[in-house]
Amino acid sequence: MKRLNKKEEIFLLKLGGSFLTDKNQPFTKREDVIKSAVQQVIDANVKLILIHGGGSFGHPLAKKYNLTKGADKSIPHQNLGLVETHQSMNKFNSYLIDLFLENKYPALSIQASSIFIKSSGAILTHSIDIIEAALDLNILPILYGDIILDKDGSFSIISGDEIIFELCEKLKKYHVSKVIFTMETDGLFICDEHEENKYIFLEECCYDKLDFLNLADIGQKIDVTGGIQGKLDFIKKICNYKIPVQLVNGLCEGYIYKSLKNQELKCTNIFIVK
Ligand code: IP8
Repeated sequence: MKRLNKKEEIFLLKLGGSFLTDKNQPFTKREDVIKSAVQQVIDANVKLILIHGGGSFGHPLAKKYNLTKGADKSIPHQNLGLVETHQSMNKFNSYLIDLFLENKYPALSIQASSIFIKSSGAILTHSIDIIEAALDLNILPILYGDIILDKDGSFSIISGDEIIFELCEKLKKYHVSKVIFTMETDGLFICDEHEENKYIFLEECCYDKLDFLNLADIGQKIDVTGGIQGKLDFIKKICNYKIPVQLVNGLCEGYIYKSLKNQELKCTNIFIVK
């Protein structure tokens, strides 16, 4: 009888740039927050791919050079701004990688700009195999929001959320059992129907109800990749692959660890009905 190869389960963990950095002050890390997040990942010691956002290392530069709209000859030095944005993210990523290595935890930086390319608006993936080969070796792959080049002579930004969606779609050997988005709030808030400017915390929501949420946007930071509404659009796409999503406050002590260990915590759970 033919044996079915069961795929190994992994988590995808996004560390949001808005809580890792001070998004209003360019190039400012929240070092204690980052160190705690890294330690929690190490302590949990589970199979995962880590993806981090840009925060103040990516968004202000991307905004300055209008990178999300693609190549525009009227913007002075835009190509330089493009590679500066990549390099800034690269430096931020190196800081995280170094923290893992200082703790003798094998983590490998994988650049989205080297494994993804766009063509006619769609993202083509060159090599998911590299990520899976790292996982096979028990090496933690770390990706981050980056620039993405376009075969049609342009470019744009690929957010961490977009990378997560691509991974959910394209991983072959591994099955994603949960996507965790860490942020600097407890999760999703909806507007109170009866009282203006009052928000209600959403503990759980079935993915097929996401379209009907009257979402409250409580953040006001520079975000070139869509803010909370953009995140929700990716969450919907991820859930279409029957993958549950958890939105977790990364600033609450031990929450990243608890989420990786499937322990109870205050967060927003987006669940799937099988
Ligand atoms: O913080 C954006 O990634 P995100 C990356 O996940 C850049 O949206 C370069 C702005």
